[in-house]
Amino acid sequence: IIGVLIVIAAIIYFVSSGDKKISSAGDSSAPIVIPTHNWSSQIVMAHVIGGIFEANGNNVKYVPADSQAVYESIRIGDVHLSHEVWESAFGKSFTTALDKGGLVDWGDHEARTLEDMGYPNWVAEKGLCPGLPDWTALKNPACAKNFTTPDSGGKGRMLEGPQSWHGDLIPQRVDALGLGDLWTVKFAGSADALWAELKAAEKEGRGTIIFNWTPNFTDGAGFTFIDFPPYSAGCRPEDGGDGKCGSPDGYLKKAVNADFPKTHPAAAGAFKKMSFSTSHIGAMAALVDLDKMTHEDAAKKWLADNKSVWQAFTK
Ligand code: TMO
Repeated sequence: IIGVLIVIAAIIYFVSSGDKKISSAGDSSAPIVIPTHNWSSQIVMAHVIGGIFEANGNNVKYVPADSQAVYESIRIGDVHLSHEVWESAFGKSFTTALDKGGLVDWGDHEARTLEDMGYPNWVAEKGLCPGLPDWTALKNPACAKNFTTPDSGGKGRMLEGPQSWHGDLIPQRVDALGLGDLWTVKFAGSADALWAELKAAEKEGRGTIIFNWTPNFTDGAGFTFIDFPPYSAGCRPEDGGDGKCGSPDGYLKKAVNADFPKTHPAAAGAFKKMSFSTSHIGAMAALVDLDKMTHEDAAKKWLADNKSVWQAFTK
């Protein structure tokens, strides 16, 4: 009987340890460090990816990080990965770290991106700026005057996102296009301030132009991006150009520290396969910005609702 019990115990031991080996495939038990930034989809996706790693036996740690400096942090190994590298906002910081070494391009999401100034459709429907979305409509003083606010000095106001996203890109563009006499650019302190501005403007019946992006929760809500002169490589002042261009039809990339595939091979392999679509990412943002869930609860719900999507990444 004792012999039989030993054999059973051994079988149980091997089956369960074999299970662990399969799920984490030799990954270090050191936590995978995932950065969080200041827009909803990024924070929800951080917890979605962390949840996938945890489901496969890894440990995870979330660290709030600056969305430009994070690429240097990944390069030197303080952070393991970035899961939302938006081309327009962060392409330059990403490429700089890539060129220095220590950071690896881990592929693109299915979703393409646009990050630019735009307006809710009711602005056009009310006739507040005839000619939009063509940017030349902004040259009309009768348009600009419908976008004034108490802090805009009589000019039309555009509300840019937090300055950490693009620095002076939009004020430079406004001046480069000869719009500086009619328009002024203010910076929102947070993404939430952008959504609050949409509500306030609609209530007050005044025009509003804000910075926004896609994929986002506004994708289904009637928001139009302004057609600026097309982007071309080198057109921005930071790249030596004259600044008379809109934002690119951009990638949404992933990046990892160069050692991550060695310390956490299973997680790195799964992360390489991870690819989210426009509707996946829009839904992650909507759970927070429309449904008012916490980022953590939104991630749990997204994982529960999309098992077949994410389980394919770990096979
Ligand atoms: C980086 N962002 C999505 C806010 O444009």
